[in-house]
Amino acid sequence: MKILVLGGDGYLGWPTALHLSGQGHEVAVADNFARRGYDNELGVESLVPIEPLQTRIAVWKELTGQQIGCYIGDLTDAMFAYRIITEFAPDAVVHFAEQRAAPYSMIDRSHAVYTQQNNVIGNLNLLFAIAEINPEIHLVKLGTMGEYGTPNIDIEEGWLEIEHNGRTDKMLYPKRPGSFYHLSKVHDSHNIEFACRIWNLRATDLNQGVVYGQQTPETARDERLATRFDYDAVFGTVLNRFVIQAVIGHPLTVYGTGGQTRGMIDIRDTVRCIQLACENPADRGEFRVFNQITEWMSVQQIAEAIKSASPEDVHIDYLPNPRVELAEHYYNVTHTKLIELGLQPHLLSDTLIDSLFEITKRYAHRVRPEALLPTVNWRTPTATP
Ligand code: NAD
Ligand code: USQ
Repeated sequence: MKILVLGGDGYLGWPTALHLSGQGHEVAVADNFARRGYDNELGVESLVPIEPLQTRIAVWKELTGQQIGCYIGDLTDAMFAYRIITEFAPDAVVHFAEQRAAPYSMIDRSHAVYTQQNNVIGNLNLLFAIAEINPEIHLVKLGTMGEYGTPNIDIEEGWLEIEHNGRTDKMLYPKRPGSFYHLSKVHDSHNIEFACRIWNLRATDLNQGVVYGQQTPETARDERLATRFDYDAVFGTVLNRFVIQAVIGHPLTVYGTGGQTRGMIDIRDTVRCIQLACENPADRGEFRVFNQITEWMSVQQIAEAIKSASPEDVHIDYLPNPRVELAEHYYNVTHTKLIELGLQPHLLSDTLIDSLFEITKRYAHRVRPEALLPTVNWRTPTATP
């Protein structure tokens, strides 16, 4: 298949492009390097050094003979969106290209507006480009488990059968997200469902949980193929941050009591899920939703798992929670559709945490410790950190 990976320079987009290419698909990536720009703005860098996109592509060609196409541009520029769909003529488009940090979207007005403009308009441009140029294209869109929030009922895969006053219907599952970033994903999901309904497009919305890990079999082939690994309080995600904190002897930063529970997934399963979604497309007119997680854990359980895996003594700090989220809540998620397609999950208990510690140790000298503590507060917007 011809697969276009939008956001192909990012943490997940790059390993996905390699995985799809390694599986024999013809792949092109597109990116505007916004993510590298946020690093410059925040004064941090990926813990693991990353090569320029063009170098990574050349290394992959050198090792495998496979050429990955490359488009540099911004999805919010409609002409760019139309050009890449026309020129590459993909069968499937995997859309990772959004601002993805909840704290970044909560810094202040301009970061909230930027996040929603970038994400919602980029996605809309893409929907129009697909509808006008080739509505057969399957859109595989990265959503997030955070779209649902933490309701006091079971979370289904995108849709809910409802009975009300004696009548029944199948509705989009109600959403109650916890940041302007997560809200942008809800807006995207609604726009995609609408486009499937009115234009007969085909789409899979992957409501993914928090990703952990840094290597896939493809990125591990050469250090110049490494993907990014973020540790700062804005872009670093919980499990990756805890590993890095454990390695440099910093207390693990549990927000609040650590009773909040989140769906999790290993980066090796992320790339496989994308492959499965692309190779088993949605039908025309179908808005399909998969919950892309393999297990769920409370933040306290994650901290305990990292503490017990660490060869060094690890201290856990309970910080006042800078976010507004439920401290303790019900959490039960249906996530069977990707398993039915063939996903064989890597669980945290049998995962290679040791190798994550190993990679982290190699680059620990690159950590800026002051970037580890949260500065963005949900209740009071602050100036740019
Ligand atoms: P990332 O920031 O590392 O990668 C996103 C890439 O998209 C970056 O390279 C960025 O430069 C590019 N991009 C952003 N806006 C763009 C635009 N307007 N035009 C072109 N390129 C643009 O993020 P990631 O961690 O790889 O996440 C990828 C996707 O997966 C995101 O949509 C995110 O919401 C979703 N997701 C991530 C996680 C996670 O834990 N990392 C979990 C669930 C869902
Ligand atoms: N947390 C801590 N300590 C930390 C960092 C986080 O206790 O040092 C807590 C947060 O309060 C939150 C949970 O850990 O309850 C998860 O936070 P996170 O920063 O790891 O993840 P989140 O902000 O939800 O965002 C990440 C990705 C985002 C993706 C989302 C999936 O950045 O792109 O959409 O995970 S989900 O959480 O399922 O919505």
